[in-house]
Amino acid sequence: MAGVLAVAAALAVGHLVAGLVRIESSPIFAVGDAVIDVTPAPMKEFAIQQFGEDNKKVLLASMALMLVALAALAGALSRRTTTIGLVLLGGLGVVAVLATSTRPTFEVTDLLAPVLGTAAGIAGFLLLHRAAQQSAGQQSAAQQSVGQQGESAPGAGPAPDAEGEPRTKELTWEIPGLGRRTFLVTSTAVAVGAGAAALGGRFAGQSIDVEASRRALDLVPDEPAPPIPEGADFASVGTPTFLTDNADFYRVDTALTVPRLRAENWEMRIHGMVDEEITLTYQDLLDMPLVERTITLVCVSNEVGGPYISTSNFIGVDLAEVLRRAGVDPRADQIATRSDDGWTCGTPTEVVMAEGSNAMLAIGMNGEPLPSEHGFPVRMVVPGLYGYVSATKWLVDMELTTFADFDAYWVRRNWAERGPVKTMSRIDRPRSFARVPSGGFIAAGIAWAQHIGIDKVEVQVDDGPWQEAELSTEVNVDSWRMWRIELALDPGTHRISCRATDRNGNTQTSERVPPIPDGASGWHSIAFTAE
Ligand SMILES: Nc1nc2c(c(=O)[nH]1)N[C@H]1C(S)=C(S)[C@@H](COP(=O)(O)O)O[C@H]1N2
Ligand SMILES: [Mo]
Repeated sequence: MAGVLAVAAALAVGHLVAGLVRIESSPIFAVGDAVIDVTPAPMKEFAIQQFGEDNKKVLLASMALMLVALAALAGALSRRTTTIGLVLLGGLGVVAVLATSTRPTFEVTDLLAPVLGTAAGIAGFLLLHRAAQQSAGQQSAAQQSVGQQGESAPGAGPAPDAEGEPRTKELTWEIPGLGRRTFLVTSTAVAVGAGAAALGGRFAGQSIDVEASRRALDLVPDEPAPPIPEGADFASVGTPTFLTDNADFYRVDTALTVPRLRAENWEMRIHGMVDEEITLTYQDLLDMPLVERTITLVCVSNEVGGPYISTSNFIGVDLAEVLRRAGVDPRADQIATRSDDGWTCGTPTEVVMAEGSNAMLAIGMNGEPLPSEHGFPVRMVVPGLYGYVSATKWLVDMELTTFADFDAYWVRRNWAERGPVKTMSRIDRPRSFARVPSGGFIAAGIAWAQHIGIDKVEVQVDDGPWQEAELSTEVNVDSWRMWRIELALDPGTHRISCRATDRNGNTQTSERVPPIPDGASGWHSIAFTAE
């Protein structure tokens, strides 16, 4: 218990100090972020696939479990001396300091949280250990007084040695009957203190009021997106709605704590291989023509049939227009961007600068300022590229460079340097192992080939011929398209597959590859029963 409470105290005080300095320096987040960074890509993929958007909660919970186990063990091994407990606390302190100091956003003041947290943990441990010793002393004294009646006074500990000094120093502190209570009181005090510190840290960490900054904004595009036409989705037969509600928009990022930036303080420098370095503020963006574009974003980690795809009306400014102001050196083939939490991204300059690329610095989604989780105040969106090479959230820096000179976060972890979206399709109805009426039912799903457009979706039942499905009304080539087909099948189990063909005439390949390094491919199929 002493071990567990001491570690809790260390984390809580670390969290409180971080709340006052910078919440990202909280040992639990700094270590968690470092764990995310050093986790091998296949394991990260596994976590994303297995736990979906809960992967961060799972990481924090497993870290907490491991810490409790370690702390309890160290506490148990510290019955006689404090050495093992102190070694554990010191070791955790070193880990926290290392994790904090190797974060890409490290500032020296970030060390306050792990250092003061460790000090609090050590102090708490010594306090608790002393109280525990007293309680144990009381017990052993009680046992002794039963075994050796008359030889020593009850509660006075082991018999004095020749010099008349007690053998165990701790026992001299002991007041009969008080040891156990002392431990309970001390441990309660440490637990309550830790709880208060943790809450205080949480409260202080939220003191940057992002919500107030968001609420103060009213984004009205100068050039609104055309209304979504009737028939753009087949939601009535099971496809997603054409626009994804902000709350339902998929989320993928490496940030354990969502970076908290206020629009009023936002600044971004555009530098590197440019004619003239410029710094943009949020107001500069508001002063430019605000455009609204309907764009589908998809994650490279999306498995065949996976959920990491959503569509929004993004509001923002044209990125190519912004870059023309700075003047891009034609040799700069990569736009390196960095988010407030140090995550980096590399986007091919030619994709962004191409005529009609529709690449944006986005500040709004579906009529609202960006939600915090989706990059408030400013993010990038480039139709046709996977998010990891284009969609930097909490954007704070943009440098024109070359692919030869700079590898972004995921590229360093063996993902492809360039990530054009692969033409893909997914079956949403029927669901796996569903039962459908054999007399007739509608199969439906989505298809996407951002910035190219979908030309055709075909469906195959069992080993039958490919049949062309009906497509929804096209909104634009940057967003998904829905398909549906009416089928009547004999009773029994069946399998359907789908494949899309894009406007370039490329048909989705049947070759199954995993998401790493440049996106999954293969046909989605579903097994179901007609009855
Ligand atoms: N700062 C930051 N931006 C990021 C990421 C990240 O980890 N950190 N992940 C990228 C990836 S892999 C994807 S798929 C998209 C997802 O954007 P969303 O969470 O708004 O859907 O954000 C991109 N932008
Ligand atoms: Mo992604």
